[in-house]
Amino acid sequence: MDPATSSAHPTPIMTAFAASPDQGRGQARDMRARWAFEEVGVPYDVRLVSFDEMKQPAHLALQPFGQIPTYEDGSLNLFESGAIVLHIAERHAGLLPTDADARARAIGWVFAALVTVEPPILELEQTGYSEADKPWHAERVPLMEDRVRLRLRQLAARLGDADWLDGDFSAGDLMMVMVLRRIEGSNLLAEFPSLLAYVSRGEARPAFKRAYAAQEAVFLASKT
Ligand code: GTB
Repeated sequence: MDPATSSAHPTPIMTAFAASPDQGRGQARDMRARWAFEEVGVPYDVRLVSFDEMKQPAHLALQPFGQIPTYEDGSLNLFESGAIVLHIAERHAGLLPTDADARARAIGWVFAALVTVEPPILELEQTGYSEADKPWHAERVPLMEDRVRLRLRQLAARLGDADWLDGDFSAGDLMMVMVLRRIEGSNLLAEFPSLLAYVSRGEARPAFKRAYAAQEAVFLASKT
């Protein structure tokens, strides 16, 4: 029996927002885990949590920072979307190459997405929320946009005219597409047509569409 299904609960459980502030647009990080589950064809359950519940001891025992997503499977509890996606990818075929070197490179792209490309994107986003009233805000924004632009330029140069970052679609592409989606619709991403097309290729994958529909359904249900 697959160890992933041998626990008392037959399928892994992840947590997601009961009422997602992203309005069902697949921006909250449960989307990363959902997409990974769909790519490898593993069924999963979702436990919806409110903002209040996320700060309670039961959830903090799973996620010390009071955030979603979390992952529970038998005796294993995991947090951090990157760790969850990598765990799913390690456990099931479909998101990591079997060749050891190619596998290591794909894992490297997961880290590149999370550690090199995402931080300036988040910083730029954050300034709009929390620093817009500061006198230096207008000066800071173009500096931060340039930091994002640098990473996008470098990423586009590496991608070239390939479909995916290193051979077949991998967990690295999943994570990179999810990170770039944070600036989807922005002028910044529009400056890089090859990255726009890369994101569109990711979003066109049937597994992405299933994951998107599942998280959108939660949002739509919360409105009824
Ligand atoms: N590093 C962690 C991971 O990757 O798992 C970060 C997890 C995280 O930021 N979770 C957010 C959360 O739980 C939800 S995804 N926030 C609640 C809190 O910290 O109290 C971030 C997110 C939220 C909303 C939108 N949106 O509205 O578009 C997009 C992304």
